[in-house]
Amino acid sequence: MRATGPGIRKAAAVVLTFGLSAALAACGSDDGGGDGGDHKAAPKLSVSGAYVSQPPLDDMAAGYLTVRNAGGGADKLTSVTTPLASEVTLHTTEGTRMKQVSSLDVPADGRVQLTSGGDHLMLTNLTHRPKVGEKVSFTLHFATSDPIEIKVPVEPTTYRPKD
Ligand SMILES: [Cu+2]
Repeated sequence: MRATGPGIRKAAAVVLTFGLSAALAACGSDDGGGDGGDHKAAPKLSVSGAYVSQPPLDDMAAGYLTVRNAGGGADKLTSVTTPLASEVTLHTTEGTRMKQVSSLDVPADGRVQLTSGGDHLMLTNLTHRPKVGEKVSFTLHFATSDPIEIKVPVEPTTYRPKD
């Protein structure tokens, strides 16, 4: 398909402009006019409760975790990488159907919780079948914050975290 014609070019420009202003907003660079160095609106992330369910099948596994944001600026979880899988996708659940999304919001002064039956990480093309007791390394990538690397335990398929 050819991306020519003024209509398409205009649409691309709109997307570009939107992306740019969203990035600026995420940086919290409200002018304010005063002296710089004010990072009040920056996100401040921490990750807890991460685990991988030991998969019933060899070719895919699910990962769960909570990202807390103690900062005044929102962020987004944009991707996850791990030596366990060549592909990790972000999924939400609508009713009984899973839907792939390009990012998950981590609201300012809030959190995003990935739980069984809700939002989750889908690991496909596994390099090996993870076993209970094993620890897997995950690197979480965000729109604004630096990547966070964590060690994630493999739990039994029936495991459910306590709140
Ligand atoms: Cu899924």
